Amino acid sequence: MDCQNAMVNQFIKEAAELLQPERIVWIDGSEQQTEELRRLGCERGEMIRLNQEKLPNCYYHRTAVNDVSRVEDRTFICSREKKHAGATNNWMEPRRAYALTDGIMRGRMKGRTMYVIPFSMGVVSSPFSKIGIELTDSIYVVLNMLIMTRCGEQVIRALGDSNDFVRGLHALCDIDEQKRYILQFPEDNAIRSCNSGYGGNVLLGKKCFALRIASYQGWKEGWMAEHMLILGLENPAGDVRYIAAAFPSACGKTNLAMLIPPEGYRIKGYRVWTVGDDIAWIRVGPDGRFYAQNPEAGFFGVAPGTNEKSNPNALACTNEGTIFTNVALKPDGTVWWEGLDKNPPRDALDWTGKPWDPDSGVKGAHPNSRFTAPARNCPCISPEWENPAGVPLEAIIFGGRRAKTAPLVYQSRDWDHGVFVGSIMASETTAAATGAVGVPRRDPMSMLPFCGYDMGDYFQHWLDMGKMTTDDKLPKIFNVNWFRLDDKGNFIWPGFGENFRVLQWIIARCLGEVDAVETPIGWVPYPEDIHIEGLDYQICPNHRFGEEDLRRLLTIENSLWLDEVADIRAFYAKIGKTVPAKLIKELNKMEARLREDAKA
Ligand code: GTP
Ligand code: SPV
Ligand code: MN
Repeated sequence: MDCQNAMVNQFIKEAAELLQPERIVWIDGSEQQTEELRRLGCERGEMIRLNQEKLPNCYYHRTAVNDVSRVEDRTFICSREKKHAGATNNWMEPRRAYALTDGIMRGRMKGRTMYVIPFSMGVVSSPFSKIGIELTDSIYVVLNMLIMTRCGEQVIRALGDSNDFVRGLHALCDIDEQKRYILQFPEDNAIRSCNSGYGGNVLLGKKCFALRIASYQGWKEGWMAEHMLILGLENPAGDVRYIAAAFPSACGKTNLAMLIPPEGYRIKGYRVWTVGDDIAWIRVGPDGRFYAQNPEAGFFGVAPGTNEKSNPNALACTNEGTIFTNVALKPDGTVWWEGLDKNPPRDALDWTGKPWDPDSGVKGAHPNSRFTAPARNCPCISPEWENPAGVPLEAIIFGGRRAKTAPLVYQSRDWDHGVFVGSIMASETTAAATGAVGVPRRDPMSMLPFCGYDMGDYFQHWLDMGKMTTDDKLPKIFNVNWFRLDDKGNFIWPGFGENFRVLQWIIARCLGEVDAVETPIGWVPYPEDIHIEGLDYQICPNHRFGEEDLRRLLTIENSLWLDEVADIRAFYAKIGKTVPAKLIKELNKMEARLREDAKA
């Protein structure tokens, strides 16, 4: 490939001097080269070719057993000043970060190939898209990037002689956990990643660029990069309204983005279109409305729990051209994971490659096993998903996994209060990152692991975005919780497709069609406005979901919320002086309302 961009060539030259690869190969995006890389990946044992009749162009990959999720404790924001990374990020001084990883990476591509991946986040040539160059010695990374982003020659052409590209450098090294570093340099437009071969740590276009670096760019340039799905909800008249939703990792974005409405709605003509399932770049359009764009081209989705019933659209995405990571492998060259069906195979290999006994109590697929599937495979992909202008947002939804406390849904009073609602989000941790699972933690806007600068400044940026247009044009802000548990640990709300009933209320609120109840935390639906006709769900064998349960899901428990206030105060204190005074005022107001209510 012929690249005339001197800055790109200089970046590659310096990386090659450091890593000393035997050869450098440009990824051109051609089917021929992709096919050759798949073949080579299989020959090297990096990939396994799956049953081409049942799963055409699908491949299988296992990561090292110590390398199965994002590593938040080894992820650093390397801004020149510590205060710019803020209290919720790990920080490393950039010179030290470069020197440290120079030391780790020096000579580590000897005898190996360094691949040069020019990629675009967003459709190539859109003024809102951003370009990156990832250098890597992993064929798995190349094949994933080819699905997750727009790669190849056209990107180099679109870049021209501009210096506006993210420099991403990834080296597998020894997959040594002690030397694993995921480093973002927001002021340099640069990323370094070493000693990992897993998803979010190494597909540098995703969390490292499209969230950590891009959130910083958005702050400087007046737009937002968010950990959000984007969906379109179509009514029987053919009107489509767009919603973006921020849930923490493994908390239901892919599932909501690909939702199939309950039958009663489906036959009337309601449907949901997927625009994106993980990342949204949001800008104010010429008409003053907020427009969201999906910068990715594929889905890196959680496999366990995905099945014909929970998410048939996601399953359909994986029929072709998909890479499966850390799932169980069947002898016929197909794959399996927990929750795919009720028939665990008896003759499969587990995600570590060992013969698997489904009765052993060991899982066949890793809980954070994933599929990498092209977005174009999605049966419900929105006709607007590649619109370079994005789609206009009616609502923004926040949500997390909360066994208690958070009601099924509530609405903020206004934009500023909505920013407050996002800032106090909390969720129980999942297998998407290393560390304990099921521990509640505050995860504002689901960006705790992904914000490239100080969290207080990020809150202020949200408030400032609200001033970029008139109030009537701002998306309305909501909070949802699909994960309330009963005393026995069962999900009270059926979730999945039934979440459509809540989306309906949200849209009705945006269009001013329903009233709501004012509570200390915000507006909550009248129970009769969440339509549950036709809902048939067993919370447990002798308890079928009914109106009483809905009422329970919509109750605000004062004492729990007062505990919450104390925890939020501590969290704000940890972030420190940059927390906007407006948000502290919102917290004080909420506390006063809760105390008032407790007295009444
Ligand atoms: P990342 O890709 O990690 O950012 O995650 P995500 O937010 O896209 O999560 P995803 O949709 O893949 O869901 C992860 C897990 O949540 C899966 O195990 C799902 O089965 C489960 N899940 C999703 N939606 C619901 C729901 O409405 N109710 C319940 N109970 N579980 C859900
Ligand atoms: C997440 O953890 O939020 C993911 C998967 O979407 S990863 O790409 O690994 O970040
Ligand atoms: Mn994610």
